[in-house]
Amino acid sequence: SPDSTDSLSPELEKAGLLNKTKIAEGGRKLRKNWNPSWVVLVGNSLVFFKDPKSQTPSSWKPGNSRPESSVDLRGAQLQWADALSSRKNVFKLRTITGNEFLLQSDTESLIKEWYGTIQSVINRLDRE
Ligand code: I3P
Repeated sequence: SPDSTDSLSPELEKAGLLNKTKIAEGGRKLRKNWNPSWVVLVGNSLVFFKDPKSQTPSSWKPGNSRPESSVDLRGAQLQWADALSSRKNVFKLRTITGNEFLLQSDTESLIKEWYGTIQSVINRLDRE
């Protein structure tokens, strides 16, 4: 249908609300600051948007709002990171440039889906 998420962009793989904190920048450790973030996996990038509030996967449209930041997934690494937080269902994403993020959801199935989808993009880029 014209309203489906898939038709907005062929590269839009996934979008949703996760808790996020950046923990390193270029290998330098940062102080944690957890915030909800609207996360969009599009093409080779993970894109973060602020203030997701009323957004839902079906209503989000690219171009609605300006990204807060974006991460190139080429050469990135994912690992489960429950030891790095008092929160549960946490994984760490490390970019090739040494930026590190923790992403978390209280919903285990949801964070597992994200992990799997991001890992498959990383694997695809590794094969290119
Ligand atoms: C941090 C804050 C974070 C916590 C972090 C604390 O304190 O409570 O939520 O991480 O733990 O240091 P502050 O607000 O004073 O910076 P988690 O929620 O992921 O546990 P950490 O230092 O053990 O990473």
